[in-house]
Amino acid sequence: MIRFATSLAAAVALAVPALAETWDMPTPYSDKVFHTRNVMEFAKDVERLTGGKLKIKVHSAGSLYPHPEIKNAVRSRQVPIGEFFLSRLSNEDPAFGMDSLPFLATSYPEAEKLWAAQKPVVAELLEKQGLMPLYAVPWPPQGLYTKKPIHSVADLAGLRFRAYNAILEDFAKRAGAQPVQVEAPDIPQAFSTGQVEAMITSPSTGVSSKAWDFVEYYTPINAWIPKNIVVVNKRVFDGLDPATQKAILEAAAAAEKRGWEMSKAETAAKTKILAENGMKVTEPSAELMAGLKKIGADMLEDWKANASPEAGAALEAYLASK
Ligand code: PCA
Repeated sequence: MIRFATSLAAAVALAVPALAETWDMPTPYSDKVFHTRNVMEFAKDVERLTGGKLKIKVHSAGSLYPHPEIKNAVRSRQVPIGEFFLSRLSNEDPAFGMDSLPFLATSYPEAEKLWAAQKPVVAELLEKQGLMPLYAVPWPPQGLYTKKPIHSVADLAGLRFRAYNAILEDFAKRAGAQPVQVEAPDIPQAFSTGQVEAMITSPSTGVSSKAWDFVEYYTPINAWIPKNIVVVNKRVFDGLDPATQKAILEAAAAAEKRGWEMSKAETAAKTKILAENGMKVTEPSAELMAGLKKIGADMLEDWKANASPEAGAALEAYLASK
């Protein structure tokens, strides 16, 4: 009887035309941030290209899952798709952190070359976790936000420093600062309560967190160009009909292209907004840059020592293409 009921249910399910499906998509950053706007465009494209068969509901700013849990939520199929900051995973494998190594890739052409070299390694590592990358988009080059002017690495000593991954934590420590992990939406509160007093991030995040409320100086050291990545659960993707798969891949390719352009446009536009709100935007001194680059060179050596042969080969390929 139970068997009969089950097969009857299956037969009924087959007879009903496929209903529109909605995917919940957790993302870490707030609605105004260009990455989130790009994700929303991607969602619209998927809906359009599937003729409304697949809808994506975006849950921004860590509202569905906190940032540190998004990757595993997709992995365990609690949600089919999600976005996160790729180099958060550098603790799992150094290959994930290549785009956050100080001064390895500091311009968009370099960032593109780095992603071309890094992508196959990242895709293979994610596949082992049942994840498939759909697209990746960089943040603008990372700059230094402080209450006082910074002339050399020595001026960073003792500062409580906001960090967003293990690599930045290491960088801050080597500069003599004290790293504290804080998610982007929590930056204003972390500064206002004195938990942190300096940070390295993009002009985009400086503006979205209204950095002028708590720091006065912005020094564009262009230290690295880290990326967000959007991943889908591989089993969920493989279970879709070919037309839907094609639509998602097409929307993802468009999102990657659009996102890189958005990122490039953000750099100047958001730096201007920092200045318009009273921040002093000052070019870094040669002494500061030399000190920071020395730390970056040491970190690269340590990275190489810990990297897998595949990640090491990706680094070599990037350096050869540069
Ligand atoms: N903004 C994000 C990651 C890098 C960036 O520019 C953040 O600060 O958390």
